[in-house]
Amino acid sequence: MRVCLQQLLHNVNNAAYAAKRTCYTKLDLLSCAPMQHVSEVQARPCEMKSIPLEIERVELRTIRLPLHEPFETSFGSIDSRLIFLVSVTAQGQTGWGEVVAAEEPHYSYETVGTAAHIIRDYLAPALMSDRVTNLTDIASRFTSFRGHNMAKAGLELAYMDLLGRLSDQSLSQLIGGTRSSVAVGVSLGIQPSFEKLLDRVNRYLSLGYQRIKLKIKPGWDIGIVRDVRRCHPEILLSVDANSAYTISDAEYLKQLDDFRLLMIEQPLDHDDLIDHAKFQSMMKTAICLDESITGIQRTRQALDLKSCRIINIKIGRVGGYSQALAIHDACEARKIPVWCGGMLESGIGRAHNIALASLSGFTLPGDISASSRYFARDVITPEVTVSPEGTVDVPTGSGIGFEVDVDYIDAMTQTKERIQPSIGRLK
Ligand code: OSB
Ligand code: MG
Repeated sequence: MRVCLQQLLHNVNNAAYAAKRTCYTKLDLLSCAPMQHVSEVQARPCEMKSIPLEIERVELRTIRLPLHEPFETSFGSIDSRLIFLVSVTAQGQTGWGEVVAAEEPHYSYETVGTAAHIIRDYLAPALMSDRVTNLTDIASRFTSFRGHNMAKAGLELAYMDLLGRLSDQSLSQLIGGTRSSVAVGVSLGIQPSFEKLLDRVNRYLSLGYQRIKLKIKPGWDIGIVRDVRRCHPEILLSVDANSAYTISDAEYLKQLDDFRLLMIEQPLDHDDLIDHAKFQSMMKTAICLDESITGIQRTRQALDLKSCRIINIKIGRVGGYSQALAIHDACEARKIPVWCGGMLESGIGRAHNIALASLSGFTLPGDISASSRYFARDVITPEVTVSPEGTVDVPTGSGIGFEVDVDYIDAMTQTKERIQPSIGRLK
């Protein structure tokens, strides 16, 4: 309780918090004004830019970036991130993407190792087998390879950065983004103690972050959510279980309805839609699906089954921009709020996330934190920063809109592999 009193004093003195107060007291959190900020909605161009390109090479690199502090979820803890960068080169320009797979297959069956294999042996050869015309062309070359969305996305991202650089357009412009800045929140891993958790909650609120997401698992759930809510009665608060529960926990999890959460993210199995629909029908709180949404088809099914009321879009998980845009459009048409998820990306993946979140349907704060929240030094300059209002500016420069710090990447590179077209491939 003493912690809470200190907390209340802290809140009163916190200008960023006070500015948002009026909004957070509204009952209907989803209709809260800051959730729809800076959106001058225009129609998204339905046809992607087309330039015939001969991709001359694909490069795969891994670099290991230490995290400021370990990140713990319901499936384990990591203290560094093995970052998998992909670049594609054509007409003297290079575009950069990131494969968000982890080292171990917990969040997804994909790993850095499987993605390297799939890109090297199947996707890169398909990309370089003939001139590439546009994003749809790439997506359709990849569809015959089942799954491996993160590997596919890595190449789509690199291609889109390249396309932006060659046509002097920002990624946001290329995909029809309508926001000049995006609202952001922070995802807080499981902590060794409640005091540590509350300290992190306070830190990120005072830095302006608009929403706090708490990772939960059995034994670190109702109690800590109740205590954080008690200390912060009015913040936008959500939880993410990363599939740590089953439908037999539904009665227990029902207690979460008492805490005015913005959403409960992925409580049940990673590829389930049916039990989530059952659970959603029992709950007042909105369920948000992350792991279960692997593409546009699963999105339609989830919405038809009423498995969730909110969707987290991660470009990597859904296989790239082509699917992410389709999911965004379908959700917007059905008035389902979406937000941009994160995978502890380096600045390159983060830049793509910022561009995606600039689309009009992204009405909830994304897991897009400042570079400094994760790493001592990022691979892009300037690094990503969060304003005191809890927003990140959408860059306007061509492609990802940040400088790629190739010297730093070179210095950190653990493995590097160049893939070139087989001789005589182009007609
Ligand atoms: O479930 O959203 C998730 C990180 C790695 C894997 C899965 C998830 C996360 C996060 C971190 O929540 C979000 C971030 O990048 O800050
Ligand atoms: Mg999640």
